[in-house]
Parts: sequence; C-alpha cells; structure tokens
Amino acid sequence: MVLKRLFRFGKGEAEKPAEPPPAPEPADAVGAEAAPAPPPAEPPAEATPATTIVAERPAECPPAPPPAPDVEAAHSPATAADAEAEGKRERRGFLARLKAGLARSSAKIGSGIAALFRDRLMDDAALDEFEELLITADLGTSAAKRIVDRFRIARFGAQVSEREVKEALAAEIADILRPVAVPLLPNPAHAPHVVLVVGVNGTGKTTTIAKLAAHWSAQGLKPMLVAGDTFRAAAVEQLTIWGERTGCPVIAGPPNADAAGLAYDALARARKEGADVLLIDTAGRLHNKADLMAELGKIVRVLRKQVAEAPHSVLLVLDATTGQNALSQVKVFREMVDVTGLIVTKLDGSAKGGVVVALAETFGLPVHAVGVGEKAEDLRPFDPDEFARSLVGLDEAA
Ligand SMILES: Nc1nc2c(ncn2[C@@H]2O[C@H](COP(=O)(O)OP(=O)(O)OP(=O)(O)O)[C@@H](O)[C@H]2O)c(=O)[nH]1
Ligand SMILES: [Mg+2]
Repeated sequence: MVLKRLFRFGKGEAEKPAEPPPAPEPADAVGAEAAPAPPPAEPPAEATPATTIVAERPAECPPAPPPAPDVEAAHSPATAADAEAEGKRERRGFLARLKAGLARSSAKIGSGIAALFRDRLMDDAALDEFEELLITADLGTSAAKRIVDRFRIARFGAQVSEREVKEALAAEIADILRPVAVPLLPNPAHAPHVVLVVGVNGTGKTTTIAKLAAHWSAQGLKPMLVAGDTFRAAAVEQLTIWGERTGCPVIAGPPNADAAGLAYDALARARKEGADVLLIDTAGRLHNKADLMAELGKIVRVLRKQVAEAPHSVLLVLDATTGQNALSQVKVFREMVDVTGLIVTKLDGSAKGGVVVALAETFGLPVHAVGVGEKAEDLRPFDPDEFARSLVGLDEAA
C-alpha cells in the first residue's frame, strides 16, 4: 500500500546496537567553521531541568488518533481482499485530493494545450508557445526546454490531439520526477533516526512534523517531537497540541531557550527512552540569514556530539504556492545545512504545482512526500506518475 511504502520501517527490524555515546569533542572544536562567532555554549550532558516533556503519551505510543476513516481501516483489514479494497479506496481518496489540489495548475496547462494545438501542426511557432506555457506553469526554463526538445524530435510537423499532447507531456514529466521520488524510511539501526526539519516561516514545518509523527505512530514506531522553534510561544503550543493528538511526547524548553541545547537534551532523552524517530522543529525566521545559519549549524554540531552521523535526515519544507521562490529557498538552505530531502506542502489549492518539476530538474534532491491539506493524513508519498497526470489534468492511469 502506498501509505505503508512511505512510512514503513526499513529492512531489518533489529534493535539499535547498544553503542556508547561518543566522547564529547574538545570545546575548541565546536563551531570551528563559524570563526567570528563565539563557540556555542557546551550543552550539558544531562537534560536540564528547564527541558520539559509537555505532551506525554501513554506507555505505548498508540496509533495516531486523528486518522481518516480509510487510513484507520487500512490498519485492521479483515482479509487480504478487504485490505486490497481499502488500499484502493485510500489511493482513490488521495488521488481525488491531489487532482482537486492541482486543479488550478492543470486547468492552466490543460486549457493552454487545448488552445495551442487545436487544428494546428506541431511546428516551431507552436513549440515555442508550448515552451512558454510550461514556463508560466512553473516547470522552470530548463525542464520546459528539455520537454519541448523531446516533442520536437518525436512529433515535429505532426497533427496532434490535445489528449496525445497531454499523455506525452505527463510521460515526460514523470520521467523527470521519477529519480527524485524517494520514500523517507527511518533506519531502525539509528534509534532514534534524527530528522531535522527546516524551512522559511509558514511553509508547513510544524504541520509536516505532526503528519510524519502521526503516520509513523500508526506504523507502530515511537516518534518524539522537539519544539525547536523556541522564539515563538505559539510554536511550542502548536506542536504540543499536535503531540497530544498524535500521542507522541513533545520536548520543549522555556521561551527563547537555546534551541541547540534543547535538541541535545531531547536526543539524550530519545536514546534513553528508545524512541525510533526524533523530529526536530526549527524556527523559520530568525533576525537574518546569518542568525539562522548559526542556529542550524549549532543544532547539527551539538547533535553530533552524541551521535556522529546525526541528523540522519534534514528535510526542507517548501510551500508550493510560492512557486519559483521555492528554488531560491533550496539554494539558501543548502548553504546553511546539508539538506537531504524535500517535502512540498500546500499542493492543494496551488496554481504553481509545476514547481515540483523545476525542483526535481534543478536539484535532483529526493522529494519524500507532498502535503495536500492541513490534516494529519494529508501528507502522502510522492508518486511521479500520479503527480504528472494530475498536473496536466489527465485521469488516473488505467
Ligand atoms: N492547505 C494546506 N495547508 C497547509 C499544509 N501544510 C501546512 N499548512 C498550513 O500552513 C500554515 C503554516 O503551517 P505551519 O506548520 O505552522 O508552518 P511552519 O513552517 O511551522 O511555520 P513557522 O513555525 O511560522 O515557521 C498552517 O495554517 C497549516 O495548517 C498543506 O499541505 N496544505
Ligand atoms: Mg512552525
């Protein structure tokens, strides 16, 4: 099932090997690359009393409380046939939402194609207009050119129907997207698999963390959440509410607490308590880029004092409605931190869904999942064929 594919545990359900925590680095090694800034304060080896668990789940993390009926049913199918039927229903529900969400993008592309190729041969002028159409649909200049070049080779001079063009376009887009459609699988050997979630403010970081926590809980994993956006009291409160809803503990500090110290404490706690995944929320906007860079760098450095390869995933959350601006955000965040994958949110209601193609073509970073709504079940695996067909306004493939 699609849902399980994204959120299942990786192969080998082995417990985390009992490795001793790495010895702390000498203080002068900390922050060596951030030369002008003073070295970050050494976090205490034990959780500080200021760090609190603000949402505690029952002893065993239960399945995520607010699942959609179809998701809930999918976890307790009576028979294999039931399971298959549930799987199909779930997939149809998601596809309907994805299609509805991309309706504004697909209307633009669809009506553009219809107008362009009605009673017209695929000649140079038509292909130029086609390229423009793809650029205005946010696919980016490079992808647009590549796609149109392929059309030029395959169909130049031909009389083509609207349907043919859409089918061929969907196939080209899916080819671009396929290499980046990589599921996010927590590695059980890490225990916890540390996921740092970054992005500019309002893109959906906190909501995405909640969605991931809900789904991994439903898979029987134990996520722990860290309210690393310590600048806004409301951010802590928001994550706390999600923690209660998803039945997962939330580690928070006092207002304006040091986010790196908090992350350090949370990792120690997660290791002690056997959490499978540690999801660290971060502030989207500090005073300026240098501040944000220093903060993210410090979080990474202190995590590595305990677990040398942490964070195991650094997810950049992008809001699809920002269109081409998402590309600049990737560039900026990659200067700050080693982004390992993307999650694109708000594809519901965005006329700029084509930006996912531009992201894939430009960076080749994994797109782990897409957000198509505000609810816990609205984060879905990124399927290149479904996405491509929805984007150009075609029905589900038979
Ligand atoms: N329609 C829609 N709304 C979303 C989606 N993901 C998040 N949102 C909404 O976007 C708004 C911002 O989401 P947050 O999760 O608070 O974003 P954030 O990145 O944590 O924001 P800051 O903490 O301010 O940096 C909220 O109202 C969410 O409900 C999505 O996929 N679709
Ligand atoms: Mg937030």
